[in-house]
Amino acid sequence: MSDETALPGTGAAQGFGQLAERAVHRLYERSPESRQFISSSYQACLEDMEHHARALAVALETGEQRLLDDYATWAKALLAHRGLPDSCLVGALLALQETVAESQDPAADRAVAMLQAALARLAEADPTIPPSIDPSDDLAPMAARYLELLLAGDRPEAMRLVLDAASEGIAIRDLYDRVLRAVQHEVGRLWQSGRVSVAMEHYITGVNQVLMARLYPVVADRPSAGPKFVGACVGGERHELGIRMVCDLLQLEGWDAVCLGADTPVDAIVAALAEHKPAVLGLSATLGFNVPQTRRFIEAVRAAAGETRVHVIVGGRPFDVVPDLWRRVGADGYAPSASAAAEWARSLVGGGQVA
Ligand code: B12
Repeated sequence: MSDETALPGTGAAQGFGQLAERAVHRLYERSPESRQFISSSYQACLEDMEHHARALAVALETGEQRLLDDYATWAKALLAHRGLPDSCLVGALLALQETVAESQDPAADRAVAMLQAALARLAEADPTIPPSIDPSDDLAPMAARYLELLLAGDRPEAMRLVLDAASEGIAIRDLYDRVLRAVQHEVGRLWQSGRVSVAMEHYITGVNQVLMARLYPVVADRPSAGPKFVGACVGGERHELGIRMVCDLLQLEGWDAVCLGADTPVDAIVAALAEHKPAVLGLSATLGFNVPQTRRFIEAVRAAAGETRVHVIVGGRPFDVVPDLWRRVGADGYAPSASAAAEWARSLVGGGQVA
């Protein structure tokens, strides 16, 4: 087991994989009947427990209770919509807590306290997931129609709707943030509530990517004599639409934006910085699991840059959940959306901070 998977402060030998395995055994010993609720197979149960242990490790490493609370609340909603009782998640987290408490790890007390706090929070958490298309938004009817067409499998009509809106003058910024993004988030909600399949989620994401590519000529048409921006998802992060939108909107603002896309190894980012010498690097992480990775990437980038200053901005779901998290990973800024990122970048240039 690599150091990356070890619970921080737990000593080299104990990784979360081993911890999870012991927690699953404890759970099974205590209540063999729980197997039927937890999952149909030992392997799936172990995988779930590994996720719980990993979420704990992230909370410990970042010192951020809210990341663990968010994970537990998300898991509660996921299970609730699959008809599984709360006791299933609570039982698993208690087994993990007991396993951690028995370990000789110096961080054990802190980990137990974090799990206790998450369990308390979980008891109150509402598993309802609010809709992602805001009905008060002027573009909500269009987003809802677009989604409806996609769910019906009518890709040509769905694409026509958005492309017509673009040619009628609705700004790409608004189509991105208020239609495509809203629809992506809504699809995530429908998947989490068991109402659409993984296949449908993939299909809709694919159509959105094709649409972005169809809109790209408008983006690429803009002269890009401005400062350079390099955007990437950190290693292991496959959610790439967010950083692509950020890069596109910056390009529209006159920046010269280079998008490296999903799951970019740190060495590739360092090499891209040497090649492009950007004023700003944007790093995206959607999964809470990738927050420690983001911090490591920023450290590596800063170490490689030496005296040369590169501004680092971050974004993605965990940074929305914990609004001051960007400081903890060593970034210079954060933005909750592509248009907010463009605004942040504009203020950087306007403030004369970028040559
Ligand atoms: C599509 C999708 C996928 C696709 C991604 C395909 C692709 N090519 O990108 C695939 C199938 C790969 C995928 C896989 C997984 N997914 Co997924 N996925 C989604 C979904 C439905 C949409 C994501 C998306 O496209 N959003 C649209 C973009 C435009 O919005 P955005 O990411 O919020 O980005 C905006 C801002 O955050 C900000 N921003 C983002 N990055 C940056 C960077 C900078 C520098 C700045 C300034 C701003 C910024 O600006 C962006 C534009 O406005 C979400 C639902 C959701 N609520 O996000 C789930 C979701 C993120 N996925 C989830 C999960 C669990 C997974 C998996 C673990 C599932 C599994 N069991 O395999 C894997 C993990 C894969 C991995 N290692 O990354 C969960 C995460 C839950 C959690 N608590 O973290 C979600 C929330 C679904 C859910 N409701 O449960 N997924």
